[in-house]
Amino acid sequence: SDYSQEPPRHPCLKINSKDPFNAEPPRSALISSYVTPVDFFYKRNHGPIPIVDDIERYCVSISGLVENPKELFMKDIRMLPKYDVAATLQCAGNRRTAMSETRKVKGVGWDVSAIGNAVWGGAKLADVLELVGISKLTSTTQSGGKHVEFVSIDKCKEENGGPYKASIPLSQATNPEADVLLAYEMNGETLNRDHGYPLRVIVPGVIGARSVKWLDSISVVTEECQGFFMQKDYKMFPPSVDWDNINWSTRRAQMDFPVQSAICSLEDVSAIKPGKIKVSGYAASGGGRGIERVDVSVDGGQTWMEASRYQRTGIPYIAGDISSDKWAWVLFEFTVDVMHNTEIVAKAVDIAANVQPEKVQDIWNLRGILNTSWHRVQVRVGH
Ligand code: MTE
Ligand code: MO
Repeated sequence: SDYSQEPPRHPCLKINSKDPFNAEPPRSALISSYVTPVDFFYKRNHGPIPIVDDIERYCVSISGLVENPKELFMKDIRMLPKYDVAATLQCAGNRRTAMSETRKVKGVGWDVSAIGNAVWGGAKLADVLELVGISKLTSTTQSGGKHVEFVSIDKCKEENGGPYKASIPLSQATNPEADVLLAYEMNGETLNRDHGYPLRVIVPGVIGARSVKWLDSISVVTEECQGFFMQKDYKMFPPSVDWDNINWSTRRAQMDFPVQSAICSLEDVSAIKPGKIKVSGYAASGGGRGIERVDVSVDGGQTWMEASRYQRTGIPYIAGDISSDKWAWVLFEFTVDVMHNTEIVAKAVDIAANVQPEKVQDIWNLRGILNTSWHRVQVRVGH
């Protein structure tokens, strides 16, 4: 593979793998703003970044089980109503490094920053699919189409040099409320090469793996996408399954991400002075489920206190409130006096009362995905 034409990247990023480029921002940079600046947004790739230099000729084909297959140029997509959706993208591998500590897992290592919150601008997939004759809120087409497959123009070794691909159910693709986008902007700027220029899919509330970058084609199909990343990766297995007894076909492709939170104002081990410290971080849940609560403990999880939560400004966040961004993370903050060495812990609860699991061992899985165990950091107090 040719990695000689990669785009420039911010030097603050921590590189977890160079070719393909996988990198995340430092914890403190991640929570310095509600909307993650593009430079600080994690980058997760499976091959070289494709180059699209003739934007006039770039088009997306829409075919498969549709009445009027079409090729859409950027101007056709820009003609549709534009939506700006604040949505958090999280890699299923976020916090994978910590899952390897008890028992080794396979995959690129990540700290807690394989997540970011951006305002994605683009057309709704539901509007795009209307152009090929599929009405809103369709779950099966007359010809039996039930899934929408997205194929990229990149090349990855897991697909034997073929493109990255994924699919979502047609019911989600045609539901305007699901806010699935074909995005050409990120935080008000033209999408950059790392994040999918000129056009990518954004599937809010779902693991990042389904938000296909550098979109080449869309097809309406009967079966879920049979690609590597849907069938042989990004599936959650129980701790009893290892590489010698795995049967991929027994599990569903992971879609929604579970409730998650992490402390970002402190490293795994931080030296501090006795006195007040700020414990802050992010919390998010999948499927549009808001965050009901974030609990913080300063005694290793024996007693808990509730952190304050906010999105855009200092206005307290209330899940489900019309002024809140339903697909976006919330930041939390809690100030506490710490006089002795201790362990600080965070766990979030979503509006369906789902809670993060206590121990990583209980959710250990061979691919190291969805580590949502209580996030723990150690503080060492120097006098
Ligand atoms: N799309 C393509 N074409 N190729 C990829 O490697 N990686 C996926 C997804 N879409 C990927 C892709 C994964 S696993 C994640 S987590 C997100 O893109 C990361 O998006 P980002 O790099 O914009 O943060
Ligand atoms: Mo990912």
